[in-house]
Amino acid sequence: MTDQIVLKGICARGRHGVLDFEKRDGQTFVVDVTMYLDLAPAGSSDDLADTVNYAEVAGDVVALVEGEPLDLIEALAARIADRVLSRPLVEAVEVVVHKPEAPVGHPFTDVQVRVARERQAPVVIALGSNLGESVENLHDATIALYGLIDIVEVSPVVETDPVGGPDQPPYLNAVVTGTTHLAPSSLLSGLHDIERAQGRTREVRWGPRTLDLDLIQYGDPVFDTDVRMDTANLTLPHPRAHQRAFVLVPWLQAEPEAALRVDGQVRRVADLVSGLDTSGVRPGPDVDLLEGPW
Ligand code: PH2
Ligand code: MG
Ligand code: MG
Repeated sequence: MTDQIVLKGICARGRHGVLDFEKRDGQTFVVDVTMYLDLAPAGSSDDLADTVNYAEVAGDVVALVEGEPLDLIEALAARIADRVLSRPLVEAVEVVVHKPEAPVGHPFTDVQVRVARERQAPVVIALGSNLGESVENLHDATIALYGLIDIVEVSPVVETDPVGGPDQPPYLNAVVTGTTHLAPSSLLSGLHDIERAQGRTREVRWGPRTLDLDLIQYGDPVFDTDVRMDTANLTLPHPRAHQRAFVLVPWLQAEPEAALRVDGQVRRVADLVSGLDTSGVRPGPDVDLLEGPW
């Protein structure tokens, strides 16, 4: 079961309503917000940075209630839900907007609308392997990714010269795109679980490995919904992806319109690739990673 933060009874005056006098005089609105997120990190670290600051959420809610007048509390609830979901750790949200002074024309105690929204963020994941049965490793990982994301595209497999690290065999690389309701940190731990389940141990940095799954981008930079974060566990977008032909070439094959934020600027992956040395990237085995075995 997912953990929750419940913030109830946030009270503010707003001018939402269809009738003229509602827009003119205003009335009290009461909002309840339930946020679904993994509270285990904050539970062990005791650090506010690992969770959602409910005081900030309350501030956002009050700003929306007091802000632009809307006709419908449905619209107010939807805007509140979107605002709460824009916080990277929140995976889903339920918002209730009460309007206890609504002009209903009969005695009543409360009217409320309840909306539930789940995050559905586009994500880009890079796969690599240069130890063991690499094609099988990439295939098994792609199938396992179904447990974390709804897959949209799977790139062809490319064979690539190793970049950095010790002397090591060539890699097979690929890129999978999809959408997820998981928050970035939950998705990352899911990727680590898949790596571990396939026998990956974390040894030499940039050394040979049976399977590497890297989260390249979360959200869409073209709509300014991409998550930018830099924590000990996770940096988004991936800080070296824009220089890595072994990531960008297969990504471009999977998604010709792909875009990536580089130093704050949204760049077309096609343009990034044309500025890179791609001589270390060759077509790999001609397989569809969703199918198999071969
Ligand atoms: N991964 C690395 C380091 N170097 N080189 C290639 N060609 N492909 C990789 O996936 C790769 C690498 C660290 O993750
Ligand atoms: Mg990597
Ligand atoms: Mg990695």
